[in-house]
Amino acid sequence: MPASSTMADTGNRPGIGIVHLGLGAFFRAFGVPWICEAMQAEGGDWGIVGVSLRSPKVRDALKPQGFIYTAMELGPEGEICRTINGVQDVLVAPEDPGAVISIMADPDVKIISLTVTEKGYCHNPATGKLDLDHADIRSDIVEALPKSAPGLIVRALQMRHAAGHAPFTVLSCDNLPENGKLIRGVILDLSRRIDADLAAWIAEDGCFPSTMVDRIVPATKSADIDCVKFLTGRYEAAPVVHEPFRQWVVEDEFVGGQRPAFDAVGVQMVADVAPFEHMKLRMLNGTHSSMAYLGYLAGHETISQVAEDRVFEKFVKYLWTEEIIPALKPPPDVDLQDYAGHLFIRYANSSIRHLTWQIAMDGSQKLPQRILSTLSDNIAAGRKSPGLILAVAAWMRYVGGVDEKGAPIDVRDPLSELLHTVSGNEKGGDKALALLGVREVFSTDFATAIEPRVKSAYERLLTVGARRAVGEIG
Ligand code: CS2
Repeated sequence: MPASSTMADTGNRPGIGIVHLGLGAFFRAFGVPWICEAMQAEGGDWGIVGVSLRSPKVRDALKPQGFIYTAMELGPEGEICRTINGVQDVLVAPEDPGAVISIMADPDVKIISLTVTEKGYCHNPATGKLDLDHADIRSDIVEALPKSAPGLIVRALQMRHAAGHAPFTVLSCDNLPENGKLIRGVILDLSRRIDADLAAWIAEDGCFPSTMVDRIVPATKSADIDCVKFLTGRYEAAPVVHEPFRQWVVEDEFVGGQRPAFDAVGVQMVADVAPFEHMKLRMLNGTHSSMAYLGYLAGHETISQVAEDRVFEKFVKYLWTEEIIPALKPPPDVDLQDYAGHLFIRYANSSIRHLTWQIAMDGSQKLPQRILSTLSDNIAAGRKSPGLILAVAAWMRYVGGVDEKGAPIDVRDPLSELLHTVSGNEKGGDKALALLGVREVFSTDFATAIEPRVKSAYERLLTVGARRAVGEIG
């Protein structure tokens, strides 16, 4: 955008082709710019309507500026501000779910993309199946106006089916293994409970490509807002900040082959995303969560501070080499040690203030695919994993809600009440044993297999603290 134009100067805009559920900072810093670049390269009507599933905050912040915003890249050589003009409207689902379903059912809309975080799939993290006891799902089965993301998708597909239109492609962009398969399973399960014909049609004609998404996008802080104002001369309530790196790997399976020209702008279109997803979820997100719980307990506020701490540097590199990489099958042409080396450089980028507290959120939903999957492969192969066991114990210590200095921790997790109820009255290592009984996170066999080691790692954390316990590994 030329410097003289205003943020609300929208010019000729493409038609709406994508509705995005869960328009948070991540998709605004990752998917939206990439879709804009694809349109610049090869055109197409891929304008985006964003949907907020809970609060009107993003809509209210972006509306006065015509939904155009700044994405600020924070690299070692300083900041680069880009104006992102891809979102044309933001709807707030709880205010008017009917309006959201209508736009999703519009036959011009070809893709419903999602970043609703792990808990937005309303599934059981340990099994990957739709959670039929979830309050929103119970309501969505009987009410025509849905509350959950799967409910919105199913009801919009129902309208398209009734009108004789093709389904849309559902493009999950959340950090879940085989996210396309997962959302497909959830959608089919829910639709079967609403209308068996609808479910059969979705199973036959629907497309649910899996994707691997990667860019570190910390929550925007007031210092970022000041910096954007200083650099662009404009006050914006909700710019986004991100690291320079990005990677998007997508299975090329869209309804009618209709999608933005992703291949023209560096998105990797592949037949099978699974090896990329496993690599990223286990190597990046697995160490991120380990660093978040252990780092937080050790008093580190950000990931770059954790990476700067020599004890943690050694620990993270040990995790990659000895515990995570041996259980992975590398994607074609990828050297996992090189990948690990680049990850560490990204973690050490101190211009990104990525809070350990932010990453620690929703651990019950994240642990299975980030850490427990590697642990379970290692158990099957007879490999020891003291580092990942310690990370699990650190999550248990963290959700206990009191840090090593005795100060309260603001634990955010959809299961926080349950976690507290099962373990609140237990003492010492028994707390860890009680938490291993939470079936939403740990299956029975798996819990039995790791029980004694998690208990002693937990006790070690109580006795010597996180930093020393980390230093003892490797
Ligand atoms: C992080 C991710 O908050 C978290 O749990 O691990 O958001 C991470 O920054 C992204 O997946 C990087 O692509």
